Amino acid sequence: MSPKKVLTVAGSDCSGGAGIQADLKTFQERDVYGMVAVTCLVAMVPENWHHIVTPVDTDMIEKQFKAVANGIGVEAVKTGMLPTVEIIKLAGELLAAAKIPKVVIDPVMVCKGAGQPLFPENTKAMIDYLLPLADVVTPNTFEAEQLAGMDEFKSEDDLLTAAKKIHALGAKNVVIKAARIFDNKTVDLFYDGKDASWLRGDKVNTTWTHGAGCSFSACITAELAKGKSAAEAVAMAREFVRCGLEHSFPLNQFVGPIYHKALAKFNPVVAEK
Ligand code: PXL
Repeated sequence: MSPKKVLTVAGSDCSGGAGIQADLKTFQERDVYGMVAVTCLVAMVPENWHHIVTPVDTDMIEKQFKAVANGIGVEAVKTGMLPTVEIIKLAGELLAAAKIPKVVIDPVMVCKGAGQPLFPENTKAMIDYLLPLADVVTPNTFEAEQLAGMDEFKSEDDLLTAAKKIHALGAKNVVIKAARIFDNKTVDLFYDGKDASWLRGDKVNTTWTHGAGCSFSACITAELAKGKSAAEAVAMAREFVRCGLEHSFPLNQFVGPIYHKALAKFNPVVAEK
């Protein structure tokens, strides 16, 4: 039996921990066949790890996307870093035309360690072109604040208000990765338009978290492609990333990725599900 096929429309991270590299490693671990449409190339300055982002020509993004989506066909697609309004619009138009069964939108607005929001002007374009297509959208708290047009979250009530607003913008399922606002706990919110579930766990005590968000949305994409429900896909993605964080490791003084093989290696029973 051949594996399910999936596509990531995202940026390349030369350090190998985030972006398409994280997505492909996650796809491999979750036993789906991964393909890419690269939207930008990211390099870092060796001395201070500032990020340098070069967008890929829109014509070439379109050609990659059509080769995979039209020329091959996929069960699910995710988007990651989309560096310009023009590229977000293009991704939205390509996704709408391709009618891929499952669409996961990871509204990447910051890289951990990069400090500043990457492309603040892009929020409106994500709302206009991407959220209406999303089966699942996976903002962190900062991204959820921007998408919902809200001030910094202070409480779980704020998170629920934001999830409802983002759902009203067209995303069928909303997961807010809320780890940032609670010290020792991770509390993610899953909202499907009817019910809200608070997904609680202990926070993994590590600074090496690079690629956690990309891998989370990639795992959801893989599970949806294999026929899991959005809630089941999110539960697996939480476990995949939690285990990856428990075994994360430094690459240098600035950056350390999650270990993508961790779940299969250290918890094979869960990995098999
Ligand atoms: O983690 C966000 C992210 C997404 N995509 C690419 C990145 C980063 C952060 O470094 O480089 C390509």
